[in-house]
Formats: sequence, C-alpha cells, structure tokens
Amino acid sequence: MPANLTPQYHKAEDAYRRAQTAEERVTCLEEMLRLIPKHKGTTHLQADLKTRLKETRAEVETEKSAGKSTRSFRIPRQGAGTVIVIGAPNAGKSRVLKELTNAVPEVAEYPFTTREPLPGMMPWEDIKIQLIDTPPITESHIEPYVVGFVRSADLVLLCFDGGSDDAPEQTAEVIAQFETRKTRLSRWSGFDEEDYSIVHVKTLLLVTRGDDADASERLAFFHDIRPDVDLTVLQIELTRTDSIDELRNGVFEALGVIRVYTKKPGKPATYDDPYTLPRGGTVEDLAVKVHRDLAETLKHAKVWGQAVQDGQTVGREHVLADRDLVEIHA
Ligand SMILES: Nc1nc2c(ncn2[C@@H]2O[C@H](COP(=O)(O)OP(=O)(O)O)[C@@H](O)[C@H]2O)c(=O)[nH]1
Ligand SMILES: [Mg+2]
Repeated sequence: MPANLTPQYHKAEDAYRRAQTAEERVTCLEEMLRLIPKHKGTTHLQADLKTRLKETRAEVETEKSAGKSTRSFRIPRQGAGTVIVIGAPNAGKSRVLKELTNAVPEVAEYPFTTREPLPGMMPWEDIKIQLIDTPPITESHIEPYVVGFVRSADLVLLCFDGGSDDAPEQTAEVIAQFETRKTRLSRWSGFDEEDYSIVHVKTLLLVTRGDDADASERLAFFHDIRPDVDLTVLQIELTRTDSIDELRNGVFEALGVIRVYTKKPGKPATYDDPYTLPRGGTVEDLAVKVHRDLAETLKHAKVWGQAVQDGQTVGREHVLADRDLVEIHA
C-alpha cells in the first residue's frame, strides 16, 4: 500500500535530514510522527520513526553525560544554504573556497593542507551562500564528522582534479567512502524510498583545472569506472574569472532557492535583505520564516512580481517566484 505522504510531512522530513544535533533530530522526529498520515500504508514507517526517536533520545542523554569530550565540529548554518566542498587530496577544494568566498584557506601544491572544516560566505547578487571546506578523503581515511556534514548539507561540491591521472580512481574512492556510510552523492536530496537509513544528497561534480587538455578524457574514464554515478558536471578553470562566475551561478541554481522580499501594509517597498525559500515555496512557508505565529494568523497576502498582477491578492497556498514582493495580511 502506498504511503501517500503529504507535502507537510516531506518538509518535516527534510528538516530532519538537515538537523545538526541529536536534540534537533528529536524535535524533528516528533514533528514527523505528528504529521505522518495514520493509515495502513505508513505503519512500517511509523514504527521505524518511533524506534529512531527512542534511539535519538538515548543519544541526547549520552551526549549530555559525555560532555564535550568527543572531537566534533559544529558550524552554525548561515545564509541561503550550506554547501559542503569535498574531494580527494589536491582536488582544488580550498581553491574553490578561496575564489568564491571571503575565507582565506591555505591553498597548496602539497596534499593534506586542510584538516579542519573552514566556512566562508559566497556572495551571489543580494544573498550569501555558506561554503565549507573539508579535509581530503582517501581510500583509507575520512574524518567522521565530514559524513555528518554531507548528510545534512543543502548541496555538495565533489571536486575532481581535471589535471591529474589519479582523479578518476580517487574520486571513485571518495564516493565509496560515503556509500559504506549509507550516504549517496546524488542528483537529489532525501531519504531512500527502499532503505530509509540511506540518505541521498544533491551533488555537483566539479572538474577543476578544467582547461587541462586531458580533463574531459579523465572525466570519461571516471564514468567508465562508475557508470552508475550520474551527477551534474561543472567543468571549471579557477584561474579564469568567467569560469568562476559560471561556478557561482551553478551553485545558486543547484541550491534551488528563491528570494522573496517583504513589506508591511502601507509602507514603501525596499528590495533588500530577502528571505530565501526552497523553489515551490508558498506564502505560508514565507510566513513561517517571518514569524511562527504569523503562519497561524495569516489571512491572505498581496504579491508583486513577474508571475502575478501587481498587488494581486493570493491565499496561503500560493506558490511564490524568485524576486516576488509580498505583503502579508494577518
Ligand atoms: N590552474 C588551476 N589550478 C588549480 C585549480 N584548482 C586548484 N588548483 C591548484 O591545485 C593545487 C591544489 O589545490 P587546493 O585547493 O589546495 O586542493 P585541496 O587539497 O583540494 O584543498 C593548488 O596549487 C591550486 O592552486 C584550477 O581550476 N586551475
Ligand atoms: Mg585544502
């Protein structure tokens, strides 16, 4: 029997995937259990969620008693989305951060320069996107926290050194490291429908040193090794500004967010400091972001933008578009 899960449930599920601590996961799981349609088609999933909730509550307890002894990194989410940059040694990860963000990572010819995660903010038009540089991944080593980062990411950039003959094998090893940890670098994000313990995370395959004469051939060889891996490819050359711009646009595009501006009734519009919502976001989703209570009291909204008539009155289910201006009436 199909589960027929609602959009509300899927939203809660996505929040669960993106949660960064056991405590946050508990809150999300409770919300999922509250929202899951209660019928025969979901009994299996309901039972699974209850087990998970029990385990996660236990995790909260052990975390509390263990104190801060475990080596882990927590980087607060910032901006319109969090993008994790991963790859084999020397794949160009730190260079990506250096070119795209305000961060100053060490970029070097020799491998293993980066050991700790390093965040930076990438400006894109009037928003900022968070990028996080991570230590290299090899066949024999991966920092466990990187797996957690990737599983809760909005987007992953998997760097592939287009200038190296080792890149195809090394990149296949990076992918395998995640696969053994129930994490699939994929074209989309969410839980696997067959095996709920597997998480898919939307990933771009970033071929750096893309101007190298053999870069395309190396990429083709990678596809020979792993014909089942089907990721969107961006071939870039980080010494060229036009290529860096292409990368910026590609990241924004892949994040799949829209920008929405708000104004108060009777007040002039200012097109600054937009809210960001996932593509497909509604007036109600915006209201939740502005203030939780507003989602309850919301009556209707007026919208100005490309897809609507100026000042058109819409309901809470109305789907917003990038650069819409919204006036919420409660
Ligand atoms: N020409 C060129 N050099 C690159 C590119 N990407 C990375 N590099 C160089 O490759 C070396 C390793 O890059 P780095 O970002 O430190 O690799 P990481 O180990 O993955 O962080 C550095 O010397 C970079 O300047 C690129 O697209 N073009
Ligand atoms: Mg580095």
